[in-house]
Amino acid sequence: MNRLSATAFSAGAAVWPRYRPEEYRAGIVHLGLGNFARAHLLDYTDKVLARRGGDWRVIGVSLRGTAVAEALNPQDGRYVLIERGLETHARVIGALKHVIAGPRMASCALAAMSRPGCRIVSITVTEKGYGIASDGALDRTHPAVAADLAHPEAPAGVIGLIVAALAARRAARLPAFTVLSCDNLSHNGQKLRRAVLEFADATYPHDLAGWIAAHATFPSTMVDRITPAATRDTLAAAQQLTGHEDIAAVETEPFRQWVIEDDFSAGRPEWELEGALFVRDVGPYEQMKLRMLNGAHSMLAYSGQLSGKAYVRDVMADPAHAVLVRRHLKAAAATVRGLAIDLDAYATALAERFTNPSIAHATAQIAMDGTQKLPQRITAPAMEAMEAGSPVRPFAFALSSWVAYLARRDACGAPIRVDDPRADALIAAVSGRRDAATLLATIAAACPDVLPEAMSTGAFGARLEESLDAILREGMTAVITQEAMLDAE
Ligand code: CS2
Repeated sequence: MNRLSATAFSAGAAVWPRYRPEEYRAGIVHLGLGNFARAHLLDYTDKVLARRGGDWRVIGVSLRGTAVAEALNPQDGRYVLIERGLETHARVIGALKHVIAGPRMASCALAAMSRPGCRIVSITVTEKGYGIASDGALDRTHPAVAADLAHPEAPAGVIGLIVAALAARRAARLPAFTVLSCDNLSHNGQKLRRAVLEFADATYPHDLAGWIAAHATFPSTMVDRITPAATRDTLAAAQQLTGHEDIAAVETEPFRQWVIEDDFSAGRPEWELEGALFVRDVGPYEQMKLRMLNGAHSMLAYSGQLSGKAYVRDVMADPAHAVLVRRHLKAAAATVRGLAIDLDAYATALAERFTNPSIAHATAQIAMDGTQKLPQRITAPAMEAMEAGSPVRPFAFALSSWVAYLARRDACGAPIRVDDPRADALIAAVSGRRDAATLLATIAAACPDVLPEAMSTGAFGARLEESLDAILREGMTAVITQEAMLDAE
């Protein structure tokens, strides 16, 4: 079977590019070319290129390993995007020019970002990839930030690369690019701007920070598309849909959403032609999505993992658990302000998306990196709900599910290491301590940004302890049934 490529003959049910991608040059360098970027930024950009053309193809960068380059470069950047809803649709994407990947390729990435044609540097490196503390400051203890602060001339992390590329552009008298963060952080653009300026201030003379502040823009964005990790079935489907072998295929849901602050220093593709919404302030959209979709996701991931549900759709197939998802969506919606959107309808649509039987979205995948995700998904709305006197029980259940997940033991009684950049601190916090009150106190001490004092003590703390105690003693399945019978208090 031949590999998919720019010269592969079109076959199968997939739609092939209706334009000639190779006629256009790259205008975007994307850092963190995972499945999500391939299902989102590249999907929008590919469709705009097909309508309007333009030098907006994307150079992908993935510095963690070489696998993405090995998959995509032999395919000339082509891959098939499979949308799974009531029907299956597949499209071969032509917007990706090539990929720079592997830990030794940082200087190539820097060169690509420093070229005149690069007008946007977009990013999906997950919450933990930046080196930004939850208050928005530069996290100097983050491994990539620390390494780049020591050697700013040879950066390999996101912030170090952006600063070095902007320094090179200034020296070459080239315009600054737009920095477009597409990760699930609140105020992602604003925070990245602050961290970039702090880094530039600490490393470069001649007021580079001032030049960046004056010339580069950092629009915040809200991105949404549920994109599970690809599996063997994805690759088999890709082969069937394209008639070619494609080892970079991605599966995703039909829904997609992108809300962007319209603040681009060097132009942009007309993504609005494909439904992207350009607004002045993304804040309220971001709150809606992070608190409702992602908050409910985190809650159902931990409670799902503890009740034997491998996929989000399995949670939704359990009527009691689905009640808790809807309850969470409602409590989260009560904390969202400033949007003329029907949040009940949004919640109903989310529950439907979670139920999609064709999407195998693993609860284990969502459960990763809790310390990076929970502050904006659960802690912030819980604090506001507490202050407003609105229902907090769903937030307490979500957090106690997380702590119970951290406290899982293997067959020998040792704590199971979770996938989280703060795993060492979490293991230390749960070791040898099994009662709810002590667990909560040690986790609160280790992660005050997830569990601040106002939430580990007082009425909320008592609720949390009661909920965690019930999960530890009776098991998650029993607690889900009990919780579902109660109304949110
Ligand atoms: C999920 C998100 O893995 C997770 O934590 O909540 O990746 C979610 O699927 C996306 O944000 C949907 O847009």
